[in-house]
Amino acid sequence: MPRPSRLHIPHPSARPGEAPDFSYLRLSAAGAVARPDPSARLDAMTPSAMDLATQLVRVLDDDHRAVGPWNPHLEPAELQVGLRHMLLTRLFDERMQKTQRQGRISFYVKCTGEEAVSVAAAMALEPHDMLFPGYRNQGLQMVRGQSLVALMNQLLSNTGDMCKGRQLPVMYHGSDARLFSISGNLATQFPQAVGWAMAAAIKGEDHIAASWIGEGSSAEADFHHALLFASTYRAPCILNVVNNQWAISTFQGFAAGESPSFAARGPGYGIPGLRVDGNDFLAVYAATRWAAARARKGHGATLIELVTYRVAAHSTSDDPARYRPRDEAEQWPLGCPLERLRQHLCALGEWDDTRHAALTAELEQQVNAAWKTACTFGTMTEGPKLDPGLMFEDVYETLPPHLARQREALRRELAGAAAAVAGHNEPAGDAGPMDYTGHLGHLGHVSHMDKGA
Ligand SMILES: Cc1ncc(C[n+]2csc(CCOP(=O)(O)OP(=O)(O)O)c2C)c(N)n1
Ligand SMILES: [Mg+2]
Repeated sequence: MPRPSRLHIPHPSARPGEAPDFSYLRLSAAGAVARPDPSARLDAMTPSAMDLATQLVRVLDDDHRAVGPWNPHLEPAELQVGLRHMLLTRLFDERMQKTQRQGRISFYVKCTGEEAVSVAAAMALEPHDMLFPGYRNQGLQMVRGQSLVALMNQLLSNTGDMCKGRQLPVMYHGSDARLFSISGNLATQFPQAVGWAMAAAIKGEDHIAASWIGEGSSAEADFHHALLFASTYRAPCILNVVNNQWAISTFQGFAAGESPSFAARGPGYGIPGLRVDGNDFLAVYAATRWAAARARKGHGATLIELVTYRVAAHSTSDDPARYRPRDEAEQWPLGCPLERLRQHLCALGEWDDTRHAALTAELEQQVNAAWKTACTFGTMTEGPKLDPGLMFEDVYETLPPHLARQREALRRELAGAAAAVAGHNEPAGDAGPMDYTGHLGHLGHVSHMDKGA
């Protein structure tokens, strides 16, 4: 008898209390995947576009040597810069996580284990290329030279906050660094990057765009719109899907469906897909260079899947012990990106434990000093405070009447609050010139007094 149709519900390979199981991952040996000419047409690639999208590009082997056709042959000095950026990213993350636990910032997102994904890619691109990051790409911020103080000010929503208190912590931007603003609405950066790349092509520029989303975010329609536009117009861009196996508590199989890889979505749209070891600094660098060369030569977009693992919780609001085995990270077969690059440098005779300890101490000191400076711009408990009147700025050139009325109401409220705190009984309307600075912190106290009075 034919079996009735049934809904297929994917299940992760292991849940809490079970043994971690990564047997579902298709791994290739380092050096095993051929490297097609970046100018090759999709249907004339060797290996075939589908093989490229389902094998795994790797350069660093188990003995920490760089092998095979994707070896980018970087100088030791460049590798050391990469290690420095990755270590700074990790130390910054650890410090900000602790800071959140101390109640000094409200929210944070770590990228532990995914440092190479951002650092190697940013180093492989040109400074004028435009980057459209997600919230777990702090390595892009580091390589592009965003100041730690600026990042911390954003996390603190203080008077130095680049977002003027209007964004969730971690949603940085950097126009000088050519880093597009991060959005909490998943995958929006993909069509934005493609649109930017199309504009660059229309203007005849040599600049390309690159963007990063998580594998879970590839379930968003924006992912598919972006791929179609990128394919049709051969937009000069690199679209990266960071497959860290988890989308909060949802395992990657939900967004992958029955597809053998996320990179394999590319050929379906007429775009090459590269499946890359995201914990291999050299492989990420080489894949990004390949895709950038292709884009700059007018051959259009590349989809890169970076196979990695989210070692930390999704965010400071998450507890992964509730949905995956506690020791899953330790069983991850592709290791730690920092450790692998460090071991590679040691094998080359270009690094050692003493230098590593000195670099760690130097970067820790840099992070500590930046935190001290950031706190002088205000913390969650101590001033100076952001001016709440800023909420009326930067949208309209001329404030519409209804918002002008609201601004006036805020002005009265704050002036009244300030007067009440100072023990004055002046009518709120006579508060003089508008000055919101420093008043926000008193508001809660005043409303409490109002109730009691
Ligand atoms: C459009 C949209 N849908 C849902 C969410 C809620 N949300 C925030 S992060 C997240 C998981 C994203 O996972 P993934 O894309 O794999 O990225 P990762 O966090 O693993 O880096 C979800 C569902 C959101 N922010 N925006
Ligand atoms: Mg994910």
